[in-house]
Amino acid sequence: MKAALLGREEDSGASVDLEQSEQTTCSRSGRIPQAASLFFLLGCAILVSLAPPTAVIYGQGANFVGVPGPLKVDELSGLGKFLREQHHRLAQWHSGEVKGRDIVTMVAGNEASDADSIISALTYAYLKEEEDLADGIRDRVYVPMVKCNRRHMKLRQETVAILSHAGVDLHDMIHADDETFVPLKHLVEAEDSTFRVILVDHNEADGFMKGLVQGRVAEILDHHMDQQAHVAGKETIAFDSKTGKPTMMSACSVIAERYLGNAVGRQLLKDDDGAVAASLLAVIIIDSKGLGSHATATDKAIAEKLKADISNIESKEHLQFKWLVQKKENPEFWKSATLEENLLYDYKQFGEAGLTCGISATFLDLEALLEKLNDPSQSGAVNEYVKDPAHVDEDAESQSTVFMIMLKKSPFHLAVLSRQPGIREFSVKFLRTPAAKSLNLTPVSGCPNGACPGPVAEVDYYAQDTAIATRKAVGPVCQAMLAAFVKK
Ligand SMILES: [Mn+2]
Repeated sequence: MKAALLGREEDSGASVDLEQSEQTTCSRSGRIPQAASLFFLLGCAILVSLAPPTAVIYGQGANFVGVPGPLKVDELSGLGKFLREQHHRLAQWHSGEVKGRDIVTMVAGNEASDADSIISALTYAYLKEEEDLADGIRDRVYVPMVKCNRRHMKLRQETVAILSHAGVDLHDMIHADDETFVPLKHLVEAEDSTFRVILVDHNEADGFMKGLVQGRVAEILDHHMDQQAHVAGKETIAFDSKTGKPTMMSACSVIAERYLGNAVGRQLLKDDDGAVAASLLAVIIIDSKGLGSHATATDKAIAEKLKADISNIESKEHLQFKWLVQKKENPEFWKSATLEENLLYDYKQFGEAGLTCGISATFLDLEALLEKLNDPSQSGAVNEYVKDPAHVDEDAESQSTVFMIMLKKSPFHLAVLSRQPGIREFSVKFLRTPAAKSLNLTPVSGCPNGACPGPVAEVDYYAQDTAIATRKAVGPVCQAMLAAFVKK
């Protein structure tokens, strides 16, 4: 058997010779094999130097607008160095520069790629790699990956801020749409028998892994309802099926519990002035809404232990709930984003009575939305979300019968679109009936004089006078509206 060469068609699916892969493991000090070829050592030398990122490795610079860095190696924490190393490895495998490969365990969060998915995947891969090293296991690498596209990372400003504070270079993140990720995708698709995946913040493989990793799920660390989709080697699902509630509000609480469970993890939490502890704590603070009444007893107990590893915690603004929320919701940032970015960032679709309701939530005010809808270079973005029975687009998975844009910058507004005959007229009446009372809507004239062309003219706008704007309230009203429309 020979070591599989990543990215090469003829070798995909071939099993990996353990001895060979041991010899070709490229990594931190102490892990460079003695028997490696000169060619391979050259590869390792490049890797170990952890040179700052170059355009060649990372692709087009345009993808990195809105993300700080790149960082020099002495600016990276242990966590940051681990990630850079994995990124370099992938680049080398992809380029064919290294002829063998390690056995891969991918650590993946869910498709929504929110802070707890991204930071759980990264920190858990780091813990697994360091635990293996401590145990003298050297033939498996743990690759943390992010399912959102690289160019959309900047939309997650709170995640970007947390990782930047933790000495991680965001350019080093490994995204599913990276060219260098193709060989890894190959391992998933070719049903490579040595490949393993660890699912964090979800328990049923989604996205490009959906239906393809059965029997290869090594671990699950999650806090959502158990979908019973996989039999994993090791499973922690912090969800109480009796109460229907998670027992930890953040996947990062689940990961932190693992870190606290052994000496390797406890040391890593302390390193670099508590960089890992602070990353996990920041996400737990976000997901528990500031560790108040929303947090579970377990979240609170774990947070207290993490705090002990972080010095001068009171002076760290990025560990304040308010600061983190401001990063995430920053209206100036969202105003500067494109309409496409506003709509895709937080989108969900609900079915009802054979029809669909799509809702995008974004931190814009009505004025900023109208400006974007009036801009012909941006307004086309709504077409991705509105189903037009006269022009069916089979590829547009996110198109819905009714599309609503929730404007979560106070004063809240709701924009409603539909191209299904009769629905728009029906919605104008329905959204003012007691069935929609919970949203407290008042119609506003979005298009004075009725003279606006394009999407602006086909949208109805409502002021929403409620204390909070949440899809948990808007979704059911939209579903009730579709049910009533079908019945009438
Ligand atoms: Mn989560």
